[in-house]
Amino acid sequence: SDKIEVATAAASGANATAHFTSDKSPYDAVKETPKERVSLLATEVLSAIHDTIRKHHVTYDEYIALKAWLIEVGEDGEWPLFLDVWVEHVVEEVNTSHRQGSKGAIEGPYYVPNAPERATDGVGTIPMRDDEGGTPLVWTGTVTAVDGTPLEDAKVELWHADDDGFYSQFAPGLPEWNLRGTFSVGAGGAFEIHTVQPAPYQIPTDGSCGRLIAAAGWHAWRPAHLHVKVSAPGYELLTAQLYFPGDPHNDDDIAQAVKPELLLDPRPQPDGSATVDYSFVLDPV
Ligand code: MBD
Ligand code: FE
Repeated sequence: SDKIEVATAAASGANATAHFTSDKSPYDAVKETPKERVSLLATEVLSAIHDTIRKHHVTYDEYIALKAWLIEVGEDGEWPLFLDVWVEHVVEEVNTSHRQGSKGAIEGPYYVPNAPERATDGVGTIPMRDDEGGTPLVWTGTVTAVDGTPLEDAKVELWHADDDGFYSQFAPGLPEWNLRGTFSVGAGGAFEIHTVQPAPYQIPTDGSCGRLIAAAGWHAWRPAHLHVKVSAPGYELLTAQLYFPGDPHNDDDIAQAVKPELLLDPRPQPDGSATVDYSFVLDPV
């Protein structure tokens, strides 16, 4: 479709950089890191690179290609995409391994805070266009604590791609908050969210990340997924992604962010929609 041609790396990758630098105050974290820690991590990362160069006898041509490519990643604005696809899953793993509650997954480059509240008594519909594509999905669940307490002041923030695999605020031509909403839960921590099933996501092929994928002969796909942040005062923020059974990329996600616990079990309905139950369990802070 036309939209596939206009969703260039310049539109999505560069927007991810703009969002990151405006939303996340990245330089605060840098200032707080002690010298000893920076030195330890930088020394070990550089040693790992040195070891790879020695082990595989990296040539000057390869070194120059690396330099040129790294410069392009910055020029394309694709550092958020690169890091979230190939690095974040391990950061997520080591920082959530202590949890007893629900499994999480990486945030990825396309979260936007403060999506509009859409729920009344826990029930609501995500903002969508009149002709929004994709199987309608009615998702019910609860938010509870690991000890079973219902968390009635919990919020579920949901964001996902559309039926063409595009995210609002990162691909052009979509309403600002399309397929992004905040759902405050109702009695018993229960929610019922109406949305549509997203399409699989392809890393933009026309930017530096796409050029790495092509040069290495990899594929560029993430399976279809819903992104959530589930929060409640006094509990650890849960960032997760939920996946659909049968997606060809559930087993080889380019971002390595699929876990068996994150697979949904949708039930097709006679009217062409699907219903799904999936609940969240939060760990206390
Ligand atoms: C996505 O939609 C995504 O979730 C991640 C992690 C990386 C790239 C695109
Ligand atoms: Fe995503």
